[in-house]
Amino acid sequence: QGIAVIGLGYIGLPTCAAIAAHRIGVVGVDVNPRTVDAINRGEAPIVEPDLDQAVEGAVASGFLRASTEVPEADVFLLAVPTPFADGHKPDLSFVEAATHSIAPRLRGGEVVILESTSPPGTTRRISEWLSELRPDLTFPHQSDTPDVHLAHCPERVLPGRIMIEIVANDRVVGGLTPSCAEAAAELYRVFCKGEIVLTDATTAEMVKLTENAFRDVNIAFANELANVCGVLDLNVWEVISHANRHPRVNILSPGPGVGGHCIAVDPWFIVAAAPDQSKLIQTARSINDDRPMAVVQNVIDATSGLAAPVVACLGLAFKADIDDLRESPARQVVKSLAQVEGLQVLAVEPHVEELPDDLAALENVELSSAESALERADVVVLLVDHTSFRSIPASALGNRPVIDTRGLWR
Ligand code: SAJ
Repeated sequence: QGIAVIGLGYIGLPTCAAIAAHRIGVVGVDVNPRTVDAINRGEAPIVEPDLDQAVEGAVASGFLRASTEVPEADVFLLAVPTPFADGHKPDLSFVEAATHSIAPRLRGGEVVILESTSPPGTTRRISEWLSELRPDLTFPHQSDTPDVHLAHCPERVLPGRIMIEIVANDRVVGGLTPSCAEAAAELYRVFCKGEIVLTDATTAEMVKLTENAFRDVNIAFANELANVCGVLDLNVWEVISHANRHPRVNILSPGPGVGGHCIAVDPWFIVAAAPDQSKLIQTARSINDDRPMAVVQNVIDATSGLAAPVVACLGLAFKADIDDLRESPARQVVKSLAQVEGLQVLAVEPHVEELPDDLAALENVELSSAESALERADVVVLLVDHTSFRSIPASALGNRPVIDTRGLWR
């Protein structure tokens, strides 16, 4: 029957393409009919290097098709969002909806794999939900020899390098029983060149959260150093670069905050699971969340004395060389600056053709080319270290105040 992937976003669609490339039939399922139609035309509805080509080839070969309906399948792979709700509590509604959508298709003998980053215990909850929906079948929390196998294999690909990392990275496969892990690993052996490591489901859930919390805490350390060096009037980039010459020191880069849909979200799942034991993780979150407003304050200080300051903001994406503006600290900085009376923002983002709606609605924000913004601005703020900004010569920056939040021009 083949494989059904539920959720055709940044993880589901590349996974479909990677499986189809091995001439295995995949049906990608999404609730959005426009996503489904685009894929069936051979187009990738999201921007990611090499994804377009992979989807076009997979559809043309007949091994990938998309649908809004869940088909019968041997393997169901769930790749739906797991955001947080109010109070930073995990929101499992998409996982629950995906579970409901596959339940009627089960006949016994299938493998269900959760790839979405999830709080500890989620895979087991899926097993419980399924057993309520399908009392005629047995599931792994009920039996060591269940009718349906269930495992968690967290995605760990880096946006911008997804098509490379989806094949190259090691994978952690956590089963609700050892045979569940083994059954799920079979799928990854088809398209992964990295090692497949087997464990239990809750460990796999915690492994994924640990990876992103580790990165968040390390970025917070760099951001805290930037705050400290600001007070001491030291160049944080120089401090970090010299410290990193120590053989056991490897500090990350400070920036205007942590964006994206993972690193700023996943640590909260650990906090929700063990609030009293996760003080460092919570502090890191607040250090990183406070960064955009610190940048805004620096800009306001730099414009003091100017009646109608014009500020060039270079970059809107959540990180370098991508077009993804969602959950971006740069966008947050622009939005807050636009609240300052009399201040005009020239937003430069070479990877988009128009401003997102919330910024387009603001009268004092306009999308500008880098050249024009540098001609007109009183203050220049670099928010994203896009490669194209690297070559801006010092002469184009001139003598006006420059706030380089990424250390690109250090
Ligand atoms: N950032 C800094 N300083 C740094 C590194 C990053 O300020 O030194 C900022 C970036 O500018 C960005 C944010 O952090 O705003 C996150 O960027 P990122 O490149 O660290 O990570 P993501 O969100 O693109 O992808 C992460 C990856 N996780 C890890 O590296 C541990 C990826 O492997 C995961 O698959 C992904 O989260 C996910 O989906 O969970």
